[in-house]
Parts: sequence; C-alpha cells; structure tokens
Amino acid sequence: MDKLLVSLAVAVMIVTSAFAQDPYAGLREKWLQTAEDAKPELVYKDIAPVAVVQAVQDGSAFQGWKYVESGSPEELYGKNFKEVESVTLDFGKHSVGYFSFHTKTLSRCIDAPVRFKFTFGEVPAELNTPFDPWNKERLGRAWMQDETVTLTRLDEWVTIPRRVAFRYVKIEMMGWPGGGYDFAIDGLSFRSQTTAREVKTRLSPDCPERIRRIHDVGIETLRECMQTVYEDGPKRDQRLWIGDLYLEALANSVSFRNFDLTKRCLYLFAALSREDGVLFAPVIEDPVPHPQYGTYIPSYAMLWNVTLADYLSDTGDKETAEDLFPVTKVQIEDGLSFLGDDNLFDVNKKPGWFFIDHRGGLDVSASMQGVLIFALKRTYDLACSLGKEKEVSQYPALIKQLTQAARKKLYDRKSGLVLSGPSSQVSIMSQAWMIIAGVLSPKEGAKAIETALQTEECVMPGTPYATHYLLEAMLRCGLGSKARAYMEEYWGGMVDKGADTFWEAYDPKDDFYSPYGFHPLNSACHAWSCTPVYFIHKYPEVFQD
Ligand code: RAM
Repeated sequence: MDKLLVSLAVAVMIVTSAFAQDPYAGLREKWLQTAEDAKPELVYKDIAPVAVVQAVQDGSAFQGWKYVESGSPEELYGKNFKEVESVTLDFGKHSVGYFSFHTKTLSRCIDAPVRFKFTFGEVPAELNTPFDPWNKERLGRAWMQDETVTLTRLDEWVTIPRRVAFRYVKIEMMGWPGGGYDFAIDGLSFRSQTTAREVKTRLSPDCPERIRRIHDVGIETLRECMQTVYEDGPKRDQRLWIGDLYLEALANSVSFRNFDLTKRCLYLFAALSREDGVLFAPVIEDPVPHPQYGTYIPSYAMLWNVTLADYLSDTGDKETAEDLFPVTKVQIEDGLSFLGDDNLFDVNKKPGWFFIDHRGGLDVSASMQGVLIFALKRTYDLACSLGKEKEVSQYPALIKQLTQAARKKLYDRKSGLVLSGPSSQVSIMSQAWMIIAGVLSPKEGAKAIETALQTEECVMPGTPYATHYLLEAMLRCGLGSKARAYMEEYWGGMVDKGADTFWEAYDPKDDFYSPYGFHPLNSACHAWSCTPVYFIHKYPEVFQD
C-alpha cells in the first residue's frame, strides 16, 4: 500500500471520528505507515496434485467421509473430460493461494462454451455435504468455496481469481458442450503463499513422536495463517482478530520468529481503533486497511495489551512499545468501565461481545474478571519495563481489589470451584481465567481444574482457543503431566482424525460440532489452534522429555 492509500484509510477514520475527541489524533497516519513498512513479503510455491481420489462414506472417518486414492493426475490429463464429468483431486497437503487449470482440445474445436464448477475443501466432508438450500441465519453462503467458471476459449491456463484454502478440489462439468468437440483438463497447478519462512527452533531429538507430530501440524497451521497479517483462518474469516493475533504471536515467538508481522498487526489495530481509542476486534486489510466497524470485544481489546507486553519481552523493541503504550491505558480504562460497585465485571453494564469461547451457554462473567486482572498485571509489567509505572500507579491497588472481590464472590471455598453468573455455572473457562489472573493460588487452581473436569455439568471448551487457556492454567498450577495428556488427547485427537492443520472448533465427543450450525462452515485451518507449538517449546521439560 502506498502513501496515498494510507491517507485514504486515515481519511475514512477521520470522517467517522469527526466530532469525537480522538486520543490518537495526528498519530494514526504514522501508525498506518509503520504497519505498512513492517509488512513482510509473501513467498510463493507452485504445487501440483498428488492423486485422483474417490469419496467414501465411512462412519469411523471424521465427519463421516474420507478419500481413497483412485488414480493419478496424469491419467486424468489424457482423458476426454466429457466422459469424466466429475473428479476430485488431492493436493497432498493444506495450501492457501491461487488455483489454475489448463484445457486442451482433443477433437475439432470449441463450438459452445464449457462451464465448470470447482469446489475447494479443507476436509473431505466439506466436499461431500450439500451446501444448499442455505439457511440464511448462518454466516454467508459465499464463504463456501465453490466457484463457477465459463470458458469460451480452450488451450490456455486459467486462474480462478478467488484466493482459496484447500487440500482437495472437486471439478464438475456443468455446461455440456454438446457433441461438437472433445477436450481434456490437462494441467492443474496451485500457487501457494505465506509470509512464514523457515522455523528457527528445533525440538529435542528425544521429543516423543506424537508430540512431534502435533507440533508439526501446529507449525503448518500457523504457516498457512501467516499472510500479510496473522489471519484467523485463510478460508474464513481471512482477517486479523486480536484474540487470534495474541495466540499466533505466542506460537510465532518460538518458531518462525517473524516479529515484524506481530509489529505490523499491533500497529494496524492501534491506527484503526474506534474514535474513543478503544480497539475494534477485527481489522481487514483490503482494499485499504479498515476495522470491521461495530465489532467490539472487550476481552480482545485487553489481550492486545498482553500481546504488546509479550512483543516487548520477545524483541526488546522499546520504540514500538513506547509508541503504542498510550493505547494500552485506554483498553484498561475501558475494561474497568464494566465494573460494578462490587468490583466485579458486569456484562450487563454496557453492550459488547464478551467473547471467551464459541461454546453456547457459557457464562462469561468470571472469565471476564480474570481477563481484566490479567491485562492489568501485564500492562503494569509493560509500564515497568518502559519506566512508566508512575503513569499507572493505581494498577497494583486495582489488581488487589479486583482479586479480593473475585475471591469473595466467585470462588466457592467449599467445592473449590469458581462459579460464574446468576446460575453459579461451573465451566472450565471460569477456572482457567481465574488461575491465569492469579486469583487462585496454584494449589487452589489445581483443585479447581481437577474438580471441574470431574463435574458432570461442567461447561467444556468448544474450541482450541479456549483449550489453550485451559492448558496455560494447568501449567501455571503445576499440572504439567495433565496438560501434556490433555494436549495429546485433544490436539492429538485431531491428528488421529486426519488433521494436517488444526481446526477452528473441535469437540472430541462430537465431530459435527459447529458454532455456525453447519460443520462445513468451520475453518479447518485456524490460527488459534496452533498453540501446541508454543507450549511444546516453552515447556520442553513437560512436553519434549
Ligand atoms: C470467529 C473466528 C475468529 C474469532 C472470532 C471471535 O469469527 O473464529 O477466529 O476470533 O470468531
């Protein structure tokens, strides 16, 4: 993006904030330019299909479908496609980028257009579950990756303009070209792209095979999501969300160590924040960087502070941390504005999307209290590293008050559990966030997790995002071998079910679980699922021995 586009993006922001007090006035343009300057180059690789495959319905396969090899691409390339009509190919691994195909006239010449439908799928069931009729309550139909292409000329390469994320492609002939001519699809190619380069760290030679496999799938997941921002999922939503950024940055810090990408993303959020300085939860890069207006997630805004604090400890880049430090104070003020007189986070006080997990029915009050305390602590650490503790001198007292309130009102000493909301709900997330926030001691935390896991009505995580915080909590309270066993079962479970990249949503007890009411809409390569990479490197004694 050149300077003109940066100015255009800023102009959009200024129009929206014309009548408001902009705390970052005069800085947004500079911040957008800094984000632009830190944009890493994409690297491309051309890949080809490895096999023609046949779909097989199988109750023991993930979501009921698997592929078996039935031929080679070379055999397909020699065939009259009018006889083939429909074929599926496996490219051997998940990839993100642009798909091209070549046609060849076999007899006479084209005398009527030919139309194809290409359907791209990350997992087998996605290509074998009818998309229509589409329930309009769901996310948009066009997220599904089926593209129609009509050719009026043959014997040339055609590239489908849409960037896709896939491993399998189904090609169907839609418009019958009549008897006049025969043709073949005689070439398929895919240009994959990522900004990830080589992994800069190594696992110990003693690292067990199962952990190594989980690590490698995590690396592939992160690689695919590292585009010119940390995308959440390259199939869906193809944008930068703070919660996903936080976890991707953790995994990146122990693998690709591409800190420019983290820096770029931090600046994008700051530059594109709301007119009162509070961060929007997602931003979108094209055609010019802009926020997803209206989407505000207080938990995510606070986690941006933690990401900046981590970035400083990983890189020592004080210039960036100092530049962006004022933004952290606004996120904390915003978080504090949800407190009731009892010093507890009140989700009914103001509107917002209090995202902790996609699991339906989760009461998030206790978790939000935990996120706020955690963000206060990490923002205070950040201030201390920058010598700015005087600017936030009220934080230690606030941390104390919020911790006391949580211990008094949310922690039930008798059962040893954190209870959330009016129905005193038991969930894994409430325990995890109270441990991460340091509200529970490691001993209390260990008991809370173990008790919650044995409680029948306990609300379990529905995503690897939430499961990340469970593992983090386990490791903080000395449950290392439990954390490892949980990782082997949860992420290892996806590997056992054929994952070559980790999924957005996963419930080991329900392969069809979807936050969107339709499992093919789930993203099967989702950034927030890559964090085994972080845990395995950060705690080698727990995972690599
Ligand atoms: C969905 C995606 C994304 C997440 C938001 C909250 O759109 O799963 O990764 O951050 O929800």
